[in-house]
Amino acid sequence: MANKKIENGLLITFEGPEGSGKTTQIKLLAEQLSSLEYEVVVTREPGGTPLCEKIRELLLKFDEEDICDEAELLLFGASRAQHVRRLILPCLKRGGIVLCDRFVDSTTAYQGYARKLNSNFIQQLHDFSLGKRWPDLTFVLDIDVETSLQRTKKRAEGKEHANDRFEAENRAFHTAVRYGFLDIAENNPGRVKVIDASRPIEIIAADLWWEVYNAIV
Ligand code: Z5A
Repeated sequence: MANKKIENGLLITFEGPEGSGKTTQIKLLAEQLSSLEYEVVVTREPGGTPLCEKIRELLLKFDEEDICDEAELLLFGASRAQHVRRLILPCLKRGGIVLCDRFVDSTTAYQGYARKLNSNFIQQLHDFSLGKRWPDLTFVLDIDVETSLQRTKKRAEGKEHANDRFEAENRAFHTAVRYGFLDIAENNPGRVKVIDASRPIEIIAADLWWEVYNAIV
């Protein structure tokens, strides 16, 4: 039963290279918060509502024509506008906690730092799609590109998850993404915490719990 409420809710986002352990850590944190009787909504981007899941399919798997970078950026923005208004804000208004697997900083890192689209426009798109509600806390789970690729390769063996449009990008792209996230953290020290995600799962979970606990007490 979700009895405890947080005034204005809490939006926590998880960012970082693929395979950095976002999904794994969100699951552990959600269990811990739920056991303390908070309402917890676990969601992801792109995705999270029926419309956003359709957009996700397009963004990750569409192969009938080449998606230009500008259209890709706008699709992420469209998905986020819907996700924020239909799923995230309602939970926050109820005093709940939203744990979101990727969010606005992924757009800055992937479409900005790696695809090199105009950073001023991306910032305006963030303001438009988010309204006024930025994340309260963001974790960048940081791992090097080699470890990231090894983990996703291992996980993909024999599974349909393999080779979406982003996983198929080259090392230079993934390196730009990683340093993009680190730069975002440096520029937003109050909101964004960098977590060394090369360590064992339980050690990372303990670090995250310490940060979240301080945010809710
Ligand atoms: N994208 C974008 O371009 N712009 C945007 O605005 C947004 C997204 C929002 C969505 O991919 C793609 O969309 C993403 C960027 C782009 N593509 N890329 N690259 P996705 O949602 O399908 O996948 P992902 O976000 O990249 O996450 P992931 O690959 O599913 O990884 P993860 O969630 O961070 O990791 P995990 O699933 O928890 O763990 C991966 C494996 O590593 C698994 O086998 C675990 O058991 C293992 N693992 C986890 N932690 C550890 C530790 N600590 N040690 C050892 N092994 C571990």
